[in-house]
Amino acid sequence: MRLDVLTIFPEYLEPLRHALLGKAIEQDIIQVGVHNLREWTSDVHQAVDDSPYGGGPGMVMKPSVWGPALDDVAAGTGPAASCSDLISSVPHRLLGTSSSDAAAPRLGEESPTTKPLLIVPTPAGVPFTQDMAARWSTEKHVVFACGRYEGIDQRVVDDAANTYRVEEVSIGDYVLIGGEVAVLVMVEAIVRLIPGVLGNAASHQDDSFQNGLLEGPSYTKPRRWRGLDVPAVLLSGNHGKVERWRRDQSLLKTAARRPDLLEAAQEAGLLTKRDQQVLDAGTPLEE
Ligand code: 6GU
Repeated sequence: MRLDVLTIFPEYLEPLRHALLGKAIEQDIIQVGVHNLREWTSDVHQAVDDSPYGGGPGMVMKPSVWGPALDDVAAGTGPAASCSDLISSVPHRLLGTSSSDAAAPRLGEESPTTKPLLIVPTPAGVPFTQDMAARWSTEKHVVFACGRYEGIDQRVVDDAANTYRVEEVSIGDYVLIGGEVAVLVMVEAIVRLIPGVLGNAASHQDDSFQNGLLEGPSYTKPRRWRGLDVPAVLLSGNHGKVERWRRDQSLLKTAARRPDLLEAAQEAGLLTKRDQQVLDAGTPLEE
């Protein structure tokens, strides 16, 4: 998968180099380009915004800068062609040994039938969900356009639909200064779902949201810590009982914290009779 980010704060995307994401870059599972939007300005002040038509506070980002920038990132031309892709800071132990080099196109070499995906982070977007992360984790080329929160001239988004499949997306009901942190959030959610990025492919089977419920608590050694014991069932060696206990914890936590998710799970027919008994009792059923 190839990811490109357009931003006026390229250094804000530094965290992409680290930990799991850096490793995915190193292993050539993802290629990441971070582009400074100001490279597409033509005036001496490198202005990217201007006052809004109709008046009001704040500034709006200029279509004359964003239009060519998005064209170039889609086509791999202009300043987008010479961007230095983010390289992980850790030693390139595995560089050049990947067998998955064919998976991602080079910039500007998309299949003519599939437009790249353009994500525009905005508090006015549709809510980002685990489902979207899962769908986008199979994309070949995803481009993120970071605007300031007053936004980008709407015609940029409208016109980009000629070149991209465009989605305006919010990461929650609060307002950030710009889209950069939202991009970090979405990239992490997407990339961890790509096969080979997490050590154990099964480790996201039980994720919160993957099955419509919140994940229950986890424990490790020691068995007793500061007077607190690991629940006995987890030491029982009875796999069936452990699974039932985990399911109960998951159900009860979801009921307490996210009744909206629980209702959706009920409506989708994801709960068994036994699940419903646990919820009605408000406590795990004793065997
Ligand atoms: Cl995606 N962008 C900005 N600027 N603010 C947000 C957001 C995105 N999601 C919630 N607040």
